[in-house]
Amino acid sequence: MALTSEVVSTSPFSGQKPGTSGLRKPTSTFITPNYTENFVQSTLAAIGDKLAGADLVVGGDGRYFMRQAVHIIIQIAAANGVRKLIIGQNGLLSTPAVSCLIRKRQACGGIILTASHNPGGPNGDFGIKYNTSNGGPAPENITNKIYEISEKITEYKLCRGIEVDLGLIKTSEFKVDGKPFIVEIVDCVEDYLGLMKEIFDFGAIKKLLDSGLKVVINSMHGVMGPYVKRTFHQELQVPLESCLNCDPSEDFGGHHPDPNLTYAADLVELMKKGTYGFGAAFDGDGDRNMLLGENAFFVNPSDSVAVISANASCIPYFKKNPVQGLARSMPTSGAMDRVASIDGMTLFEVPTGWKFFGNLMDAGRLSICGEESFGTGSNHIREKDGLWAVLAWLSILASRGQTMEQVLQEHWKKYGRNFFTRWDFEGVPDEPATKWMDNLRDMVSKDKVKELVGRSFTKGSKTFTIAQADDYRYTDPIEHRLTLKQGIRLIFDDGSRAIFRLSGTSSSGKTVRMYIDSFESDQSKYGMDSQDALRPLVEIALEVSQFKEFTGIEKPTVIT
Ligand code: G16
Repeated sequence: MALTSEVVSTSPFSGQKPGTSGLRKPTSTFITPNYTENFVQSTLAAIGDKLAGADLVVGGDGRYFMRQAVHIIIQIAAANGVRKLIIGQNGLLSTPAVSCLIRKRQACGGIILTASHNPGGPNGDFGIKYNTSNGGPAPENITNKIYEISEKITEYKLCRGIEVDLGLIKTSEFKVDGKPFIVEIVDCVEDYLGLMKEIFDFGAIKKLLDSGLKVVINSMHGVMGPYVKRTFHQELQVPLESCLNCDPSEDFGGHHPDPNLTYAADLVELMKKGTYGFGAAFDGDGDRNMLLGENAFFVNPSDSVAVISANASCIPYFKKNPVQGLARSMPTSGAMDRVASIDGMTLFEVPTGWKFFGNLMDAGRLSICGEESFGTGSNHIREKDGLWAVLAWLSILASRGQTMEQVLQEHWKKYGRNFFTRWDFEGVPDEPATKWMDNLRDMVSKDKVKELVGRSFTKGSKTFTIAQADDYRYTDPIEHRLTLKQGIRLIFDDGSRAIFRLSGTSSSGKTVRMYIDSFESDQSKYGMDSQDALRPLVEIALEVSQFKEFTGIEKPTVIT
């Protein structure tokens, strides 16, 4: 079909600045006429010369407005000289599946339509994220370029005549302005599942499940439904009734698709009944995971990635691709550091944001990485991968013949235990949150930091002295790019840390995050509840940061 594109006049919207992971705003903002068009055009313009004749992967988590956004991308991409779009059926693709497809098809990049774990629907959030040709989230030099273009945009190009049925797996060819334009609708699971089968021994996992381990997987009405049904029900013969909430819904069934102890509390309650020995939940776009053992034994994400690192030999992929290095985000607990130091591996610490792992992986220096924010992954793709984490754990259980709790107990015995907690204060009004952060920055500034360092706090029988305080900065070891202002750190004389950040993924108001990490080598304390173990440090962190004084808020919304 021969079609012509047109140029539409527009004017810039302020604030189209991608955060920790893409642009996330209320859905009502994205629906504003020209808002999505402007951002998509700015993203394509930022790709520059590489765009002409390029292939792009497009998909999202099924939330409200996703289908319309896919149609907008089709029309704008066609008019901007893109050669081909590879789109998941019905517009659905998990974030890890987009990364997998970009790499497999050697695409120029991909556009992911998701606000991840943020609620969806007309009153929820929407998001758009650009991933580059390595399959990973665009680094800051590219997201800054997108932002700069969006601030000056005066027009976008569009080809209105293109009609594509997203529901049909089929390839359609068009001629736009005399050039070929192809839209390929693909099965959203197939390529990704193929990759999982190359990485893991599905036979060994099936044997474990056949031997009596009962698993329950909660897709939280996000994109993971089809992936869970195909992987667990069809391949591993897990009963369908153990695959929960597998129907992707535009508002995630009215829930918050965030797999943590608060928003996936129903899974926690179910696991407490003792019927299941393994439970997992994913977020809206399938890159985050929460793991629970028998009787709702919670595996902290910082521990999870440390255990996977220490047991990489249980996963066939790492036999073929030996582990080159480990990495964690700065606020993630030091559990992985113990594995790196005892097992003789290199460890990298990077700022929060999966994009910081990509360079290290591309340079062949990093194999396994993770974040406290329920993100776990490896160099098989360039995104965190919830289903990969679940299969990694099942491989470990199959190989070790132990329960999750037993694996953790043995791990702590060998490496020691890092107690970790994150307190989230969601919906803090902009002004007090910003003032609070500015004050913290001032407290750790060159002139003032002397007043902090050396201050001691006694809580019960323990005394903690601040040994270092700063605003975390990072120099990428590959490209030597400097990233500033990544979180205020108080580091105590025993190595314990208290960290404060403003989230880069909230769409309105501010989400304040406080992280506490403390190493314990006394085996008699390994069984303690982390909130009990960390209470003194939590109190000190709240006191030093003066959070309540600045915001008037006493209680967190989510505790992990
Ligand atoms: C994104 C990033 C993660 C980050 C998380 C939380 O995850 O990819 O690297 O840890 O946000 O970031 P923040 O603390 O700034 O809210 P997702 O799953 O939301 O895409």
